[in-house]
Amino acid sequence: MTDFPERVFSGVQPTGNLHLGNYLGAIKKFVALQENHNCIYCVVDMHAITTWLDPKELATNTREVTAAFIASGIDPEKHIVFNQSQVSEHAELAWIFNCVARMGWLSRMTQFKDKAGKTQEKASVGLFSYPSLMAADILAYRATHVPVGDDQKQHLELTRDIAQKFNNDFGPSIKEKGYGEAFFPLTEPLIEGPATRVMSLRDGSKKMSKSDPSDLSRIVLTDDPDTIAKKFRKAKTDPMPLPDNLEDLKTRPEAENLVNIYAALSETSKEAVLADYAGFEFSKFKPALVELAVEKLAPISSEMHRLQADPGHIDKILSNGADRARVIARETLDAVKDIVGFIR
Ligand code: AQP
Repeated sequence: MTDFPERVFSGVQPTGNLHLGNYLGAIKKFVALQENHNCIYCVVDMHAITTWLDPKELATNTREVTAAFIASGIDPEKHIVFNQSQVSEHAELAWIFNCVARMGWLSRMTQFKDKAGKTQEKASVGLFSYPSLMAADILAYRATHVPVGDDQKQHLELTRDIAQKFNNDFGPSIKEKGYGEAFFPLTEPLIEGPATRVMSLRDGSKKMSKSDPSDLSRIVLTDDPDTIAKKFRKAKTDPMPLPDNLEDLKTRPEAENLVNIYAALSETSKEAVLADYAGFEFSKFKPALVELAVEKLAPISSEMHRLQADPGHIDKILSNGADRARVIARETLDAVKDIVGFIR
């Protein structure tokens, strides 16, 4: 198998309401990976229009996600931060992947089924082919590792299927052009830690999500301390005190969710949280969680506000990142065109 240099890629959609799940499941991990990897972090604005989004909101949200990246500790100089639509190679590669991926593969994507619901006929074609574009986002950089939340696991498996089929279908051409056995790596998802699936604060069986109609279901990164306190205070729980073991916690989804959030924010394990809080009533545990969440989130929120007050500066970061991303993506696309047989 061909060896690929390690490279991290991931993206966040600018669809508003950036929440604690996006932060703990993705952005916080992006920050940690910068230590030892070359990282590319993308605001995936082309994914955001697969369902209707007001153009003004899209621009504001794109700057907000960029501000969240930087306020959380992503360094746009050492690594690359940009918005997807500025690098048209993503769309070009997605077309080729649309011709590699099979209808049956995409039809099995649970996210499409959830989002399109009972009105699939009315869903955009983009919503259906979204995973091909996601594969292109990743493979335009031949990224080897992708940190994501648990909900993206299936899309990552599809990315591997597309890479594998491309490598097989074009195998002889890949070899002939001097790229060895495989042109695309089989990307590894990085889905680890206690917060790979942060659940709604109103319903422990549903994931925390930007599109949940209830504001109380999620902590938004720009929430002020009073709002954070109110949302955790109103978070659904059960009447029992916290247990002293993981087995008992497993049967109590809302309690497990709050323990997971506490563990992820304090960078410890659920076991360690239970060791400290076993036997505590929620009336005691929730204030401790609020204090921790405010301590961790308030600096991010105030830095986001500061950055968003200067949209010109954010736009410069994005266009500078796009220039650097485009160089890598263009090189991939030129090779892909040669492999596929397009004359250029
Ligand atoms: N609840 C979550 N727990 C852990 N990780 C999560 N992610 C999303 N929700 C959770 C991760 O955040 C990253 C960015 O997500 P996205 O913006 O690309 O889109 P999404 O998964 O569609 O986000 P939402 O909030 O769930 O939006 P809607 O309501 O539109 O469905 C990804 O790595 C994702 O796994």
